[in-house]
Amino acid sequence: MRIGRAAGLTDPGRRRLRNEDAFICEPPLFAVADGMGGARAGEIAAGLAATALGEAGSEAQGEEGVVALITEANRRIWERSLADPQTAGMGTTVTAALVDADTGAVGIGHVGDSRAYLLRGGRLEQLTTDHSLVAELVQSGVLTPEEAERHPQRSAITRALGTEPSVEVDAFTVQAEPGDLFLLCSDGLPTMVGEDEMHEAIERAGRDPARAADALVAAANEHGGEDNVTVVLFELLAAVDGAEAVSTPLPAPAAEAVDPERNGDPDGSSATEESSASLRRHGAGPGGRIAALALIAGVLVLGLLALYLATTQ
Ligand SMILES: [Mn+2]
Repeated sequence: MRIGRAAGLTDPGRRRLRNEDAFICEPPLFAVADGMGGARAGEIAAGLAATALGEAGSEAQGEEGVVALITEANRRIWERSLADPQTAGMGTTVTAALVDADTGAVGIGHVGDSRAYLLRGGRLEQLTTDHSLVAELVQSGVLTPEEAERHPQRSAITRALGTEPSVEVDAFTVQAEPGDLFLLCSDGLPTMVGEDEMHEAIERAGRDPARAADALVAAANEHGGEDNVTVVLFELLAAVDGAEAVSTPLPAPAAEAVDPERNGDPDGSSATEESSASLRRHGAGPGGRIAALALIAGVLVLGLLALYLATTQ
């Protein structure tokens, strides 16, 4: 598996003067934070969360990695709020995804009411459960989901990052499939735009993360834009494992020979179809093209690394 296109976008909306949301779109890490607190405290809290997550480097892995990152962000916001009375009580939501491209495991952690969704096949599914008053009332059967959407207290959250010395992070792992599109968003999106309309906007954008981000933010603003709105989208694709396979001839007879043995094994046959489809896609181009692209990418990475080292010294 590999991470394909990714995009993030934040917008103050139509009613708020400031934008207290923040996001990270730095593959393999993606996150959305929605700050709260008086003066500029919400902005500071969300910014601290994004910075703390962004500094993680590549050591963090999987679900535990996400929890460690969020826990560290909590510590920083809490300590800052103790040191700076103007920011006392500030906090932020956070929803973060850390992708392990090798295994296709997507670790997701969250605190508050920023959400993660997954578009797989033809279905958009909400992955996270809000830590909010209305979500708890829906869970206990007091409110219907429809009532919760219009509830005046719908933005009251029951868990936040940075408001206490420690925080309980909800975390889980999604085993990604090729073609999966993940969406992280602040509550400014789902409070303005229904799930069906979100899904339609992404489809109309051809599932292109950058175009979908524009369309989702535009939809939130068309519906009133009552809150800051932030979206991060990223796709997961099948690994370009054709590198070795491309240099060898297309094993079409082998695929046929496999069929009788695997009769009645849908997994086996679909895997065969998938790999031969992948071979067809890349088979026409010489293996040299992929090698050249890899070389260019390698040179770019080295250049960026040199630049980074030069600027940090
Ligand atoms: Mn919000």
